[in-house]
Amino acid sequence: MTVRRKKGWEIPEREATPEALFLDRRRVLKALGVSGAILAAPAALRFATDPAAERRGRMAAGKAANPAETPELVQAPRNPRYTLDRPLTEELLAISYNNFYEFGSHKGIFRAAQALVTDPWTIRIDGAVEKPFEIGFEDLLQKVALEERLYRHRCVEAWAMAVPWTGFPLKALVDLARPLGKAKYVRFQTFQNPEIAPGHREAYYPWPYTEGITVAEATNELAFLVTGAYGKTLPKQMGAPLRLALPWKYGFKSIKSIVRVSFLENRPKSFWEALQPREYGFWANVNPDVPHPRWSQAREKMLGTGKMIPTRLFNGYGAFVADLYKGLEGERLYT
Ligand SMILES: Nc1nc2c(c(=O)[nH]1)N[C@H]1C(S)=C(S)[C@@H](COP(=O)(O)O)O[C@H]1N2
Ligand SMILES: [Mo]
Repeated sequence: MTVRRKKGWEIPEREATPEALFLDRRRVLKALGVSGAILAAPAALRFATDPAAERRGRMAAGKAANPAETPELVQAPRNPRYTLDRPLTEELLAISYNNFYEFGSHKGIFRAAQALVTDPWTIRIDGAVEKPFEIGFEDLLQKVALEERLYRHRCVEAWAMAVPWTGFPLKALVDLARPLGKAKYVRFQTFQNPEIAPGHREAYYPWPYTEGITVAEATNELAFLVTGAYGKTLPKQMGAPLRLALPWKYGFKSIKSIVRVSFLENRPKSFWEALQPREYGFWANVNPDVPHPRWSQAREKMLGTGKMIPTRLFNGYGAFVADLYKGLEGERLYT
């Protein structure tokens, strides 16, 4: 993992992650891993959004990390351009309340996801590019500059969090790929291996997990390829070693554990669109005024706070992305 020096303009690390808490969590995780004991959940988990989630979070925390897997620290300068309107989500909660259907259709996939082998990891770039190629994850890291960004995340299930991601702009990968002029869409694909991922043994799902965005969206400054969280290497359950963060879209667009990036002339159909076309579509921009067929999107639960807060159009990122959708007002941006 590349370690980069702090730049002068960097906001001190502790403003994102209070140092004391940070050290404490590491100690807690380590202790849990060593003893395997079920420890009292930290405060954040006690205030989880609903009792079932709390129970799951507590269980996940109780079963927590294998200390051998404790991710190394990644120091990347914080980009001060991306600010939050809410506190960061407690790390222990963010890493133990996850969606990663490859490892199960519940929030406690933390444990199962440890089976994922992330080293070595190769990413294939293909489709409408000058020359298709494969690149190893470590080689890719040598070609980009890592930074930290504080981003909001809004799941279509109406829970939300705020996370310090480490990574690099997706545009850097698009530039490396050298797409042809006819490429209008980018499709991302997650690993597929039924031997390690129990979800892959369920034929009901249209594996592999794929997602798609336009090239214009992919080159928007907000589109971010994530390699770490909370100043550490990305935990497997969060989509190691490489996942997307598209903070203005519902969370399912932020595809995890990417192995293939394809440039296409036609709009691809994603995993969720293939599974439930009446509920999930291509754009999936966060929009409080367009309810999911089965629930309202007007408000969201901030993980760990128990608070319901109003949902914001484009998850509050309209200043960065609204221009992308000029002329598309006729389409339901949700779908
Ligand atoms: N490959 C893959 N990527 C995925 C998912 C998934 O099930 N498989 N779930 C998505 C959903 S619905 C959300 S909300 C986010 C959750 O990310 P987190 O677990 O890191 O919070 O990952 C997204 N990316
Ligand atoms: Mo989600």
